Amino acid sequence: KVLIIGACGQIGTELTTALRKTYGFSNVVASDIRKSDNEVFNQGAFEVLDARDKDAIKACVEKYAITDVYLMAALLSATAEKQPDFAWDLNMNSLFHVLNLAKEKVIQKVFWPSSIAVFGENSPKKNTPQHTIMEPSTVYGISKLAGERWCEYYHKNHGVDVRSIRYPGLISWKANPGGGTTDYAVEIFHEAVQKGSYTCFLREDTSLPMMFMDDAVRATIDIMNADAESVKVRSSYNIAALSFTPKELAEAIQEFIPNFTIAYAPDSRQKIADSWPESIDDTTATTDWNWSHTFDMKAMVSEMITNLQRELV
Ligand code: VAH
Repeated sequence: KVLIIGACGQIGTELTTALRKTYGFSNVVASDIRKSDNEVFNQGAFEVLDARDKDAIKACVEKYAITDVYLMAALLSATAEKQPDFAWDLNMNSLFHVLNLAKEKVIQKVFWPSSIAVFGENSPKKNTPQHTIMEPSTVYGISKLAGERWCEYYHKNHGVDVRSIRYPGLISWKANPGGGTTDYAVEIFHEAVQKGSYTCFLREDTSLPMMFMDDAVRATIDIMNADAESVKVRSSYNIAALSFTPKELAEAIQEFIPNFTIAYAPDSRQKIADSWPESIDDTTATTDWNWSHTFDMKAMVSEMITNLQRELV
């Protein structure tokens, strides 16, 4: 039985649907601090659950006989800079609660999301390796690096079966991102379809690692289904799909919406983006659990525009 904590977020919403397809509706419980109005959450068990409340998590696990927990609740990079104390409390204490429940054998398996935000200014910018310098300069990146260290510690010292992926920026249309720096790559599609123009909060030449949500959700389920001994990295795995700049994304959109125009007004998120890699080396994930991406730039842009044109207009 599976519990998703933070199920109403950008990843959680699609992960809920995918896990229900994989394991059956009655075996997947969605939870979040409040229920979103997304239809997904009327189709199966939903619990209002604060990820910072260990007793509440334990009660939910016992109520539904949960074996696997996907802990998707967190404050993302831009929001975390504005609320550092809350971000540290939510991002870290929720992880400790779930790791301790696994240590106490109350749950059997944990998925925890990390991010390319664990890399910093002096990490190699191109094809950033699985193991390299990691000096994140954002509250979010610091919390994700610390979380990775604790995941590996609980695996090595307490035998906890926790698995983790360093997500790049994720692009999706079913649920909006919340407070990230890569969110421009989602907002741009909504504006392109609805208004035909977009003002981007990053410079036109800011290259960042990105991925279409379907690939990220498949990677999440694949790593959780991999044999334990093949998951050799117990901090978190690099995965990659594509990298592009806002200029390149705008040009790809113009292939579908010729009159689309873009303007640039970099804000405080530019500093966050400048501290992150441009591209990621994910050969370790491919070697260990056969990871590979499927959506390239054209397929991703086509999916986003055709679905948003149906949903929004
Ligand atoms: C963010 N979407 O922008 C998240 C992610 C790599 C980016 O961590 O904060």
